[in-house]
Amino acid sequence: MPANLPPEAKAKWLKVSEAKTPEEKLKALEEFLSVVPKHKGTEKLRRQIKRQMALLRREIEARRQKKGRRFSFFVEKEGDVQLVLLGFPNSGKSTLLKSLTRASVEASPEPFETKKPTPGMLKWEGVYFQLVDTPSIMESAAKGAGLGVQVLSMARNADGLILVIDLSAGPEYQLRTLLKELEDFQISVSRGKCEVTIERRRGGGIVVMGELEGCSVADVQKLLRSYGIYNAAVRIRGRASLDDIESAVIAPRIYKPAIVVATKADLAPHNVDNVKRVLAELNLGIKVIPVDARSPGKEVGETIASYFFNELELMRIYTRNPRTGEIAYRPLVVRRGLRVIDLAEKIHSSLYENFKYARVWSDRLKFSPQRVGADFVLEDGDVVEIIAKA
Ligand SMILES: Nc1nc2c(ncn2[C@@H]2O[C@H](COP(=O)(O)OP(=O)(O)O)[C@@H](O)[C@H]2O)c(=O)[nH]1
Ligand SMILES: [Mg+2]
Repeated sequence: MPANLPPEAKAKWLKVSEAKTPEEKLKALEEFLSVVPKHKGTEKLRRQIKRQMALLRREIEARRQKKGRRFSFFVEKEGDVQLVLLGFPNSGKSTLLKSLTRASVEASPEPFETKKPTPGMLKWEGVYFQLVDTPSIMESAAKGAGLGVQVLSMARNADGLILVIDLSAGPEYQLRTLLKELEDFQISVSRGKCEVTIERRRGGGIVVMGELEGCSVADVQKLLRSYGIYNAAVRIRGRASLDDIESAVIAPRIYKPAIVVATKADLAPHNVDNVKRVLAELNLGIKVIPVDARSPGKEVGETIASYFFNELELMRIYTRNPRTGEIAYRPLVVRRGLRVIDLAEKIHSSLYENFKYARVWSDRLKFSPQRVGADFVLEDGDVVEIIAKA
């Protein structure tokens, strides 16, 4: 049921969406909540807001505690995809990072050895995956146990998650705990009934891509405008009701694709089935890879990379220089469904503004190269040359 908020509340919402720091956001949410009327239609909304406020309080608190420590918890994204390793102490995160990326990290039998996040790079078919080792987490991480909040915040900023589960030490408990902590931190590892993402844009009005349920595009536009959103691309996977759209504005569900790497398979191989049983019971279609983290073999890195490449719906586009005919050695890694004009915009705003046409080289085309217009949809492996107006 849509919340049907009074204009006063929606005006306050604008303040929330403009807030820059967690402190500002918390204050704005408090003010927003105080003007949301209490009735059946706003119950869900009020619950979502309160949950968001609780998370912000924890984040603010965690940051306060962290002050004075020497290390930073922010790992600059490098490469095309950032994957964060999450797991219990001694589960083999550092060992895995080292063997998959040859990064120099310390693996050690001491629990909680890794005190700051450490990155390493895994290269696969032209795509660079940045793997990040993190301090271990455990039960109550989302409530602030250990460095839980900092680590989960990193998970929220990552593109995907690698759940590292030690098969020799109660793997079912580890898995259930990691999943619960993620859920408590409002990170979901499963796709919901529908997924709505609202991407603010500079112009172009409100465009809806995907299927609506029980409402029209005009309803969505009206709803978003009432929240002060005038230009946006609304992407829907599955079917979304007006209520789902409103939830996406107010409390976006964060979905992160995840994989389970089950370590110490050399010690307790049969426990893999228990891990799979837990996932099946929770209805999670997450892939499980049993490994000896000390020597996982090349195919493990390949499996992880191709899994996320597909889950994140990525593709590789190679640009060709129209003057020299030179094809870029490194592809641009972008979301599937990208049009030629979107690519132009990504490369440079002047290329977007002066776009004339493009040429595409690909085996899938009858004639290659083929001259194409702005709306041509690109596919993995395409070589593209963009011609601008002189
Ligand atoms: N036998 C075996 N030992 C492992 C495996 N993975 C990690 N270890 C050992 O387990 C200990 C903890 O590993 P570490 O990578 O430091 O765990 P972290 O705390 O998750 O970073 C180290 O002594 C590793 O050598 C594995 O797959 N098999
Ligand atoms: Mg470690």
